[in-house]
Amino acid sequence: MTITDTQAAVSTDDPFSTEILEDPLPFQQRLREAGEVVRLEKYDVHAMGRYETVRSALVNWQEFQSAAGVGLSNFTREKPWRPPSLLLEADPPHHNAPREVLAKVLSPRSIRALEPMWADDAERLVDDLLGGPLEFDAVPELAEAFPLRVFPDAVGLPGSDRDHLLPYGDHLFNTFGPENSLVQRGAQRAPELSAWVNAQCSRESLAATGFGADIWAATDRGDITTAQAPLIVRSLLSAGVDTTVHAIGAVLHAFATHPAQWEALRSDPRLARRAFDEAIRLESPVQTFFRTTTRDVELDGTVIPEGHKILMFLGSANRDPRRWDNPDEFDLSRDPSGHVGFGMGIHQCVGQHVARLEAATLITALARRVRTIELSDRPRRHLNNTLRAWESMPVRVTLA
Ligand code: OVM
Repeated sequence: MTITDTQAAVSTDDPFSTEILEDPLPFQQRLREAGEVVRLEKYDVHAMGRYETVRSALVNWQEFQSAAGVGLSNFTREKPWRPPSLLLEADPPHHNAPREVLAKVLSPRSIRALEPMWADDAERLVDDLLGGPLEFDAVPELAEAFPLRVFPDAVGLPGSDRDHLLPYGDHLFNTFGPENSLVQRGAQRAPELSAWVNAQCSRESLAATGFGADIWAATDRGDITTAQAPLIVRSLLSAGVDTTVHAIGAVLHAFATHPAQWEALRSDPRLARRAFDEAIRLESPVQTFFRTTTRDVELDGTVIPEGHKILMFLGSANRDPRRWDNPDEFDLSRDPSGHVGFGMGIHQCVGQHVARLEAATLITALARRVRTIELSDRPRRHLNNTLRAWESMPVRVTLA
């Protein structure tokens, strides 16, 4: 490796400040323009915002590891707040067995039987909602309501308390950032929520059928150990709710602000899946993840020393004009595949087929009954150190 003395550009911006979380786009443009890799002075980490750079880092697990944590905290120096995920916070070889088991449980083939059930659930949710006032908040009524209705059942969660899932996930995604006021506020309920989530992961507490039971069945075959199973179930409960809620929020917002695209979807409902991926490209519900260098890595003349944190801006890569034409447009005529909103490489979202099915069944049910959807008031952001989310999205619809 040729080590040159070129220095990375330096940024004094705080990407986790309220101001940038409210609207990260101007910062992300500065980041892409500043170079392939930029040093964030405030956190003493490197950052990347261009599509090709982010993509290359995502697929390079050998030099950019996850096992030291995918947040700002470096697990080799700081104790993680919960036992590390066997998927998100692991690399080969430890990553392999849990990933293979979960990939099979959540594969397109395994989840096919859910489609007619979820289509019915979506239709009922939409019918009930449209039986009421035609002005409502799309966040609680649709984006939250649908995943919370179908996903915990698919996992096999017993009973009530499902409303614990959202604040748990919200806190978890905050903890990937610095210990700012978002983390401090979430920390108050974290022990209670964490204990509840962990209690759902045992074999006894899960239904006899579902993703949870399927994960436990892999212990009977010896594919994973009985110590691994509950942590893999925990990954489902950690990564499976907030992400899909905010992704559905993103696609609803995109349609509410792009009436011609809603028209296009209504005349060809097969576009539902593409719309979901295009909304994920545009909004990137998971905005960022960190990696940690396993050795000195040279990038564009900058040496990132071993053991350093690199912040990858998925949201910025997904709007990089070097990769996308009119990146800020929600456009169903483009091919959004290749976006890094689900990551890329060995850690790419293992639940993406489930997420797509949830979104597609809901969008399809809406397209059947809703002629127009528009914002009836200003939507409000929900701030999170990692997630791009809506707190509230007042909409007005007319019926087909
Ligand atoms: C996990 C996990 C948690 C949060 C996110 C995620 C986006 C995975 O516990 O495995 O992937």
